[in-house]
Amino acid sequence: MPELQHAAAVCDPVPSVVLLDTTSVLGELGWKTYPINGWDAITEMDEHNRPIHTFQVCNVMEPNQNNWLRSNWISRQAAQKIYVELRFTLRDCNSIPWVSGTCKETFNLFYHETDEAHGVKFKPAQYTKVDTIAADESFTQMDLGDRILKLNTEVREVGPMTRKGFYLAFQDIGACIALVSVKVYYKKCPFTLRNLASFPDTVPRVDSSSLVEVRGACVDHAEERDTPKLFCGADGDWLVPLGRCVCSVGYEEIDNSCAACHPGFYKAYAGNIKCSKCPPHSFSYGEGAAICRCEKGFFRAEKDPPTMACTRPPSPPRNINCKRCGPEPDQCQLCEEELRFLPRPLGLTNATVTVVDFSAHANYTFEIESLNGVSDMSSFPRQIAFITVSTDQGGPSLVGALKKDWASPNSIALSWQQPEQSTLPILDYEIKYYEKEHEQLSYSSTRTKAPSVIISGLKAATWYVFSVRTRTPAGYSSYSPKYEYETTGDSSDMASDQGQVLVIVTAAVGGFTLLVILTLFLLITGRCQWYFKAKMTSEEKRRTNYQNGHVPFPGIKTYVDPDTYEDPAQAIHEFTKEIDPSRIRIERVIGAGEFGEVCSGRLRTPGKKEIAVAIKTLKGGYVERQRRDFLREASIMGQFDHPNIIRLEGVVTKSRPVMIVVEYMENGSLDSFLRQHDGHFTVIQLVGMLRGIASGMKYLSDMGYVHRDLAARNILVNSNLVCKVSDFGLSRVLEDDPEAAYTTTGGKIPIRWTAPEAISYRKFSSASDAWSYGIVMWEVMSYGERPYWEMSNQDVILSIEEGYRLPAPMGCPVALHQLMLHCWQKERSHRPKFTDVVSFLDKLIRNPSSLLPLVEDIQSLPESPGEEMDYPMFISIGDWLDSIKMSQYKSNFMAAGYNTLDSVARMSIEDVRRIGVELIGHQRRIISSVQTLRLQLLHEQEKGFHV
Ligand code: ACK
Repeated sequence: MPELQHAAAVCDPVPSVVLLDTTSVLGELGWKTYPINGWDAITEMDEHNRPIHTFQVCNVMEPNQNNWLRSNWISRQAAQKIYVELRFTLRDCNSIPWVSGTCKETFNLFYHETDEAHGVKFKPAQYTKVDTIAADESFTQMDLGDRILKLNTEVREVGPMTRKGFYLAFQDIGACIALVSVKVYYKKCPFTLRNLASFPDTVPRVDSSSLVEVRGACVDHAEERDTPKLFCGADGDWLVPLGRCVCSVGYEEIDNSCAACHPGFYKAYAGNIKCSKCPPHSFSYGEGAAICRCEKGFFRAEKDPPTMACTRPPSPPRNINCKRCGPEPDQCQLCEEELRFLPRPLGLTNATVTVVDFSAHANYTFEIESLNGVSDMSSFPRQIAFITVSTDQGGPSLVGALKKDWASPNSIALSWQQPEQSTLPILDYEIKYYEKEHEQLSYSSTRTKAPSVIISGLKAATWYVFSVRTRTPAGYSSYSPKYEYETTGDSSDMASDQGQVLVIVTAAVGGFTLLVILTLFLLITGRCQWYFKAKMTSEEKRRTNYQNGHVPFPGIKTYVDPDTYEDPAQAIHEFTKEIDPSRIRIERVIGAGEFGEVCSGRLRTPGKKEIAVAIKTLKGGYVERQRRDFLREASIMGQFDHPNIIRLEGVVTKSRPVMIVVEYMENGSLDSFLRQHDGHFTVIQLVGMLRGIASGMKYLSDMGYVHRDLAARNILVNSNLVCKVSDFGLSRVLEDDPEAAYTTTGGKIPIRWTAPEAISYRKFSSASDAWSYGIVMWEVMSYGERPYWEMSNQDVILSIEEGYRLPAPMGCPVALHQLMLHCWQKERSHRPKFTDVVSFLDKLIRNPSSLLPLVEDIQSLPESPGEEMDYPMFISIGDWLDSIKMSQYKSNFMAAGYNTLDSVARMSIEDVRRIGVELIGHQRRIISSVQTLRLQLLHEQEKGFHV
């Protein structure tokens, strides 16, 4: 027989069930041919004496051939779709002389489904054509001479099948064919073990886009965590493993099964952990131990976990308490509520604790005592260590008594005496107040520069509790004692002074914060319980240690720099949630980050809806420093909770790859998003985006976090156009930012986005973030244009120094360019605070007609050819009062409801008096500026660009 050469590669073996294979049929095949002289069945024996069934036909000389070969009935079994693999040789017509009209080089494959296995007469019309089969390679006379036959393999899919079985038929129309073998099979997903669950043989669906969901059964000695599932794909592949089983207590995973722990080992919890050696001084005799028992004379306290060694006392720290004490030793009370202990005051296992939110004027004594759960069982003496921390730098003092000047149904005017021995200038006062009846539920606060305030928006005939504290550059004082005053009833005299003073004698708690890292390595090692006492002396002192002199707003958490943790893992543990990787499904790669790929995927949380997430991965082969830098961002992000800050879902640190999982933002980064949608949005939509970013930045600055790399590329956009600030990590961020360039003072800085003082002497602050915010505004309004275009970094620095500022992008409303210019004030204290930016943008959104005047319209006005744009000077009441040195009355204006420049421009001298400006000189100064303001606004309205 000529040698067979394979013309087509046989497909990779797939898990399949064979329904027919002519090469393995030992007896006669019994296939039918029509007409009798068409196909020939030839059976030869191979060297192992096994039959080779071949069907041949070669009527190439005669026209109008129609020769059929029909298989026996083949049972479908469980198949929905079957595959027919044909192996055949086919003669090249060109190699046969005189056959040009009659010779063909193809044949046809048909099938017919029936339920009956026998007695079906062959009727070609009942058959459905599957395909015309051609050879990839045909052979010639010469090949025959060389005894080479080129064997073709073709596979065809047939289905969906619904009857019990089917016939195959082969139609020859005048070719020279030898059908060497026919194999019929269907694919299945084979029995498998995955995640400690077994999955049975499964037949895929016909429709290749839908998967069969299969639930797995836990292997012996395993229990379900999340329902284990696999999906059977059309090609017989198992896809998308979900959920899993874990080995039960006393069993560990070995090669996809759960094996009992050996004697001397134990496993106390169900989970994918290995059996552990019994802790010191404990033992297990049998197989599959859940816990090791203590040796004689050793103990484990009732609440000690089974992982703990059995000991004689004392043992490692478990609890830490804090007490604040008065002058007498017995006047102590728990101080947990006023100080924050990171990670916690109780259950410490490391010899490190971070304490924040100290009061000013205070000496704290920390008393650390070693105790443990078995201490009671021993007669050992207890061991105590002391650490004293002073918050002393000569800071703000308490103010004098809080006096009610007058009350109305919805306002109360208060005043107080300035502190006498204040060594530092007083920046402002903060007044905290709440309804007496709702004490502890919530409180409001307001600020004023003057030692007086009018608090409005109160309820009539209601008692309120007030206290005040001062703020100096060093921080806050403690609060004054509490004073209670009542608003008048609706009909009572506004100036009545019925308020009664009640001093509530409790120690005031300052928002002033001192960050102290107490490294308690001095303390006894071993299993100790830290007992922690803080004592505040009557002679209060204070010291501040704030990042960039920031003082947080009351009620808002302070940001804690993860670098202040001696052990970075502790910061991760404190601020992030560990996610079990089986809950994460990675779907595709969406980008490349500095540390590895960024992917999109889904996160499942038991009892919650599955959510879309972005997953930042740390690529393999990292060094410890890279891992720490990578996770640093998560420790920062995990401290934030705001709709305009990218939300951290959690981290994977206990398995590989290390991942950071954050909410998914469908539209990616803002700069590329805007470039892709140039000109697509309304001005209001753009302002909405800017408002979101400003709101996120206000939150960050209130927490005392300085971003340093605020730019459109670091803002992400979701499907609802909500913008969220991302990319945290302080100096690390700058290292990673391709925009960051080295400066002469060292360090990398994204020059185009950075305020001059930060470039020249690294003075980063919320005010330098405000500068960057102005650049982001410009990027947004120009749909992602590069700030300062192709100018070099050096030219950018020089031109800013000379007073040049980016001009308004095309189509930019005057009001927005004005705000940008405000953000780019050289003097950083003149730049708007994020809270001003948010309220300014809110006003624009509420009053969209204010966005109509565009810069280009103004510049082309005939009466001001080539003139520099004369922007209104102020964007807020605060700015206006600052400019006339009357800032101390800001809260009077706000409290009385004057919160737009328009409303101020309508004020009379009586109005100014009524809001509590008592000094005649001040009244005059304000009213004369009101008149100027009125003229200026009128003038601008006439010109058509008043905002
Ligand atoms: O501009 P992009 O599409 O948005 O490409 C980058 C890429 O990953 C590398 O950083 C995208 N990306 C980052 N974080 C997220 C997220 N939370 N949601 C969606 N895309 C993200 C970013």
